[in-house]
Amino acid sequence: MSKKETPKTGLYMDEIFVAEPESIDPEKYITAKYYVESPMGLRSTGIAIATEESIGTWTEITTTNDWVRSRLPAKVFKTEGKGDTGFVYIAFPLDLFDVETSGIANILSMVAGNLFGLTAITNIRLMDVNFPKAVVKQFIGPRFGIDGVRKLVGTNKRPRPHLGTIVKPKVGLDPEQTAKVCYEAAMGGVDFIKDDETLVNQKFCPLEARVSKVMSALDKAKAETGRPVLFAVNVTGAPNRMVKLAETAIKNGANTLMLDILILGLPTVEWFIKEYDFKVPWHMHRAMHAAFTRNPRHGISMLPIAKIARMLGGDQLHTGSGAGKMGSTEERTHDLGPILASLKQEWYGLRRTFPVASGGIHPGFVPANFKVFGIDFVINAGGGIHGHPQGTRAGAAAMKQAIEACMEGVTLDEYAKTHKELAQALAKWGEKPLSED
Ligand code: RUB
Repeated sequence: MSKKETPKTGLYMDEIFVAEPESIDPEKYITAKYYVESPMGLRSTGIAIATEESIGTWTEITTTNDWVRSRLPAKVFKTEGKGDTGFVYIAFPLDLFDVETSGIANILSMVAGNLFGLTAITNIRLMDVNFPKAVVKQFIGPRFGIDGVRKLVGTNKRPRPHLGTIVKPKVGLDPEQTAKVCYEAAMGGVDFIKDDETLVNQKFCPLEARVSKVMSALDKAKAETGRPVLFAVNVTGAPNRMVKLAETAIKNGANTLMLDILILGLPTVEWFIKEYDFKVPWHMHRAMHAAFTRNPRHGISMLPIAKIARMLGGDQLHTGSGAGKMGSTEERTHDLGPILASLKQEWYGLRRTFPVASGGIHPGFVPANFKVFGIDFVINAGGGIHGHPQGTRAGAAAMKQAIEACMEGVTLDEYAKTHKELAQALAKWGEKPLSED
């Protein structure tokens, strides 16, 4: 974008906040893509964002200096769209950040900070963020990743989707009842069981007793089936209590830990995972994400969250599903592709994060999700397992059979002819292609 073309907002030293795309070295900037709707037009909106989120404010100021002006302005370097609506791309120079001591908090304060409140911008949505190698290398990434989790489950030699369940009802069962549900699910064939996002250490189901009883039940199931099952214990809590919660879980045999990463706050997640190595995978639940991911014209899309979750150490992350009860239409169509790529592609040596499809899943949804996710994903069903007419064990078996059918390239109806649990599940819920969820 040439200086001549730069529109004046009348408030800012505009030209220092604008750059030609070729002048932006991706190794020297964090770049962000925003969808905007703004009567100012795209370029001026970009300048307003770059100004607010780097060295400017609403008026020219007397306190700045040449060093600040030459080194620190964020720059709008590309726009796409027409008139008031489209995309603006902003480059934030690395000198703006203190990633070493302020981490993801410092980055979010700029790429996803005040800009959402600028009155002059009608709607603004952070679509994507690209981090240079120097920034990515400041983060530890997953300690296990897809390959490490597969080794624990025993699917590394013959990879297939992992089957997960969420204990239901989401809260209310006592430790013994929870363990019984987990045992049934394990006997039915799940690879992974998780606490629900609202259960931590409530009086009716204290974490210590729950973990101890569930792990004994899973040991018993393993003795009978030969298959290990991961159990993700939710340790989301007051940050000063989480170490104790996690230590208690580990002491009682937990083999996976879980955090509600957005409720907790990403910087807290960064601190906790980096500071304490409990030597088990981290399962990341994204509850609360829809407060900012759901409106396609405003907020933050799932893609930057996914990238950050991988950098912070998520071995498994809820991404939204190709078909199910949760998630936006955009997630189900074009958004999931880049999200899955961001978790699985080579990224400066970081291990890969297992995407988790979850929310309203039952066997009838398995083929649609298999189509979108491929082999490397965890497919979770809560109601779709515990709501099976014959109970949890049959529900898990039906889900497992649906996965087997996909792996063998056979339709669910065909497979159900010789697999009664799947037939019963299909009779209750039917099969749901991508377009009919
Ligand atoms: C789903 C469930 C999870 C949701 C969250 O239970 O407990 O919290 O998957 O959604 P059920 P997302 O299988 O009974 O619907 O994975 O989209 O974040």
